Amino acid sequence: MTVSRRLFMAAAVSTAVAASSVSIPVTTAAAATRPGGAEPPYRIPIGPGDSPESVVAKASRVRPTARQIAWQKLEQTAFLHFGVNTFTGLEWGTGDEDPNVFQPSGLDTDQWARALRDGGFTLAILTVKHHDGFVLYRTRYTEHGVASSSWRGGKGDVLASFAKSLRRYGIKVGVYISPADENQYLDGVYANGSKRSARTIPTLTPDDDRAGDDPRTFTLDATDYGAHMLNQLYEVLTEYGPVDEVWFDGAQGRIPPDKVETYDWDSWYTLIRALAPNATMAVRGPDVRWVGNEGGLARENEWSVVPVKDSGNGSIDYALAYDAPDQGSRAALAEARSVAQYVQWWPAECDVSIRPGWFYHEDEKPKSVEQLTDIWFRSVGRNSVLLLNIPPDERGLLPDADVTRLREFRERIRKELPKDLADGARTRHDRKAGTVTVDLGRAREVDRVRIAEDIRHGQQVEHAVVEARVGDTWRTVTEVDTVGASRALRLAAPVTARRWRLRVTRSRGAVRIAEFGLYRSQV
Ligand code: FUL
Repeated sequence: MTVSRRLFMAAAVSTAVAASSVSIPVTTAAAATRPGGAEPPYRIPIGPGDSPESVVAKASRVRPTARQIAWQKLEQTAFLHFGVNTFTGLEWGTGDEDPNVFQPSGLDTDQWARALRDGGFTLAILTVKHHDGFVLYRTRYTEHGVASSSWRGGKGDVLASFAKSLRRYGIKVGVYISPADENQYLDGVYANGSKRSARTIPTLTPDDDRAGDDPRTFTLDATDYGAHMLNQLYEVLTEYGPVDEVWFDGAQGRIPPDKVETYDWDSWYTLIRALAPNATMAVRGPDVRWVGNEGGLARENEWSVVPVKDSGNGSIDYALAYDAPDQGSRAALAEARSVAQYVQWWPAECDVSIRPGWFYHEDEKPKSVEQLTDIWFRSVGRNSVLLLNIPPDERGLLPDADVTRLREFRERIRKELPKDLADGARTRHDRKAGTVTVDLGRAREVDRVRIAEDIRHGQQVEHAVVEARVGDTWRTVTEVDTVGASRALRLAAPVTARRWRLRVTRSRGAVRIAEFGLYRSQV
């Protein structure tokens, strides 16, 4: 289902449904915490002084940023884990690898891009640096990278090739840059105890080729390692064209947990916003949160407005445990009041690998279409964005089996949700009753339903019922406790009816329904 088609649906059925059970005091405007105080707020302060009702009222007022809205529309994004681990067979490298182990025999990033485009991916994220610290582009700041390998005589640059191919095929570029860096820990400045102080970025190296160019410079507070990250971010964000996602992982790799490097998140975020204003910062970032597992599975009820706490140097974290089954309901919001500093628009991203490992290992096989389809319904279908990893092999190609699987997966989703039977059907909105009613013209069999709120107006639905007119009565077909940007539902068995209704029975504020789609799957 394309974005433009979904927007068309929005125009067709958009309605404002009155809040049915909660009265929202519209005049209690909480302070916006965006720079400049611009409305609407993507986060609002909360605390123990808030009543359970006032936290809900604040959550209802939270809105996504334009960047978050654009990211949410991507629906399905790809991850590519590629690096020294591809050749050593490890999942977490050691940081002291011989750069010569990196020897892709036939790197073809156009093949990656074609496979991703054919699989329906709109953005892909490359592990430019994983925890081992080996970088896939020609950096000035470490010898642990492609430039030190005999591969292509030290002239190879995977990031350059990746970015060029993706753009050629209309796919957005994302970069994974691991904060944990085993090479810098063993043989560099990671956790060296240096103080945070003002640093000039880029820090020009002796014989720096940029010296005469008068590069744009920044003065930012950082430790030695923080400055190392800033210099690498600067290179990646200024020399490879526009970047749409910067992915920071929370894991430490093999670095002992007592070797603490306090990351300079505030400075890293400032530099990224300045150099790549459209880039979403995930998942140790302010724009997108990790869903809390690596199986690609969202909670049945996934809220995009969640309580968060400050976690140092301008970063945030889950206020409740990251794997808690409930992050945003009334009960969760009430519970979080004593530990959270904000309710924030922080939507979930579901990462998972098509294979058991994140990196390619010869003896592993891709997941079945059935498994991937289930993941799709439990991620994209649950108000989240799917981030599916497809690891290139030692040749530097996506394996044939995975390429075929991606195509089959896309075909399968098309068959799950083929033609929207409600498209062009007579639709009636009753704002007072909180309903959208669709007349299909004749009785039709339906076994898949897709609903969406227009998230520009926040996430409001707390309970909604899908009903079919059977004889003289409306019969409940399915019900949900959240909707958000995308809720796709599989019915236990097909239901035949001419008239269908979506009824919002409980909400936090005025609801705008952007989509009420009805489908008969062909699987
Ligand atoms: C994890 C990392 O430790 C894995 O190696 C992988 O990159 C995954 C996406 O994130 O935390």
